[in-house]
Amino acid sequence: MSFLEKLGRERLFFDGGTGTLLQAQGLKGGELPETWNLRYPERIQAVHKAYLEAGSHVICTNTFGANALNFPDGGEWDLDELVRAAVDNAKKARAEAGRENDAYIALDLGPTGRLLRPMGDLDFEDAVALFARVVRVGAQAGADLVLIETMSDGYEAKAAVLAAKENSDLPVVVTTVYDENGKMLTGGTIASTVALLEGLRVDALGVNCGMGPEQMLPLAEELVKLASVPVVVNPNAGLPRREGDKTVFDVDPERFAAVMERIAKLGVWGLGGCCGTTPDHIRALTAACRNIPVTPPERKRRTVVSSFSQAVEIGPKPVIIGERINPTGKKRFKEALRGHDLEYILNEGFAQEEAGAHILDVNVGLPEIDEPAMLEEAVCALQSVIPLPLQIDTSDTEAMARAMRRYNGKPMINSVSGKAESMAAVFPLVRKYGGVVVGLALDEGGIPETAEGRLAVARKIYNTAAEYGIPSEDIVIDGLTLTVSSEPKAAVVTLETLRRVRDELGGHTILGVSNVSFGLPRRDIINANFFAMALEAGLSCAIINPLAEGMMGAWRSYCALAGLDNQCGGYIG
Ligand code: HCS
Repeated sequence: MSFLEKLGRERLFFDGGTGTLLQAQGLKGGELPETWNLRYPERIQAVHKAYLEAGSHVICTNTFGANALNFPDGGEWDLDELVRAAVDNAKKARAEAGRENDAYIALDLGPTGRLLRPMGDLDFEDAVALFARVVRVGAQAGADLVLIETMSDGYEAKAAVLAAKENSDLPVVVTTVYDENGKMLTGGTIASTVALLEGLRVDALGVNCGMGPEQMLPLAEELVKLASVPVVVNPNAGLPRREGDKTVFDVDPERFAAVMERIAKLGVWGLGGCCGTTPDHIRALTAACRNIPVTPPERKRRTVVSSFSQAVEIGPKPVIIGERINPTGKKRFKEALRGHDLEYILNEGFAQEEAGAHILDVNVGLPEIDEPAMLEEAVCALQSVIPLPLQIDTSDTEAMARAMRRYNGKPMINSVSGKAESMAAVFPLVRKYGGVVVGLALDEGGIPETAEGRLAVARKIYNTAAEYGIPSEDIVIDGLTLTVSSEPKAAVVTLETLRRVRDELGGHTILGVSNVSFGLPRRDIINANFFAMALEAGLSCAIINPLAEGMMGAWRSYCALAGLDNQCGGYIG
């Protein structure tokens, strides 16, 4: 059976520490462990064999730091040769252990050691290229999966996942490092990381390194609660401690296994170890957990978007999407775009964040500018200073693709329609980069006049998305707000569409609320009232101006009155 056939169904044990074992065998500080793939292949093979004999099913190649930053071209060591040797060593050990049928070789990718922009100076695409090279060589040499591990920055993990998927067909598992509060070095949380990685369609995800099994227990619990893919937990043998010039780990194999047993019973699927763990730890672990039944992960059906540090869940509380980063009808904004005034855009972002928006829509479409370049730039600038998730709003597929690639999280995408051409352009991007996509209830036949017609388009969008492997929870249906002054039934049809998407399709909805009032006086009054009616009809996401007090007042009132605001705390402020 292949790794994927066992994924989430049969318990697989991962191996334990590599670097710390090699140090115990004489690897010196400053010496790169990957050089041992060629210098001492028999020692590396012995490490793999020891883990296989202890019961591991997944052995990781000795390639944690194998990248062109550590092994530059023209240097003493040939990177490709080191990677090939690493995979060969694992293959030989597996053959010698007679485990060709039930043991899998994970091409191990650790962090580059450099921070990506804007925190550091490594360009995102350069990070992708560093990982891509190792993936190409490792996949060709015969690895069975890619294990991206010890990532303390979600953005770097994204670069590695893209590299793995663009350069191989191998399954991808990602484990990241958190502190005891469940925070990553660059600010990510478990919820934001799960959203990001599931959006990128990884096969399993989890946590490794940084701490021991006790400290990981609550994190494992949260991972199982949030993730729809199998969870992997590879702790250290306790918290690292300095003893003279040595790093030591205090958790012995029995204690390690006892806590791992509790972790397995939470529903964690993949179990192994990281720094300080040895074949003895893995032997104790496999003995303790071998007979614990595997609980296949449940699809959580949560609709979530994320930034580098925040996850925003859509429903049950409706979310506010700030609409102000959009040049439509705004002379000053258009001038800013033509003049390449990014500060103007950032200030619009700050103001909406301050006013309470949960997500920011970003639309920079103007016929006379290079929209793909501008959108990518605006998204990169906004995400480097504002922690809110972004809604990438464009009808230009190239602009959408470039912004999605660079986005540091799981974005909201505005939009796809029920037109075949639109779905064929947008769904592959959502499949690849992840996202919650706004599905406009219109198609080649135009905007259906009835709610029934709009529901039919919504169904078509859900069904076509499913063909691309995009789950229904990653779609929100735009019921379409038309102008009530020119079409008396406009609001009624929209409200009926919202109710029926909620009640008949179990879906989420979105509206650009203020469109309802074009051409009318005192638009603020009718907008706020329509907004309250839409919320009562089930509206999940509102694209509004969060600086409009009447709109935010309607939202706060609704949350308080609908029992979504504990003790009216949000309303009182
Ligand atoms: N698998 C690597 C992880 C280091 S954090 C090792 O050396 O054990």
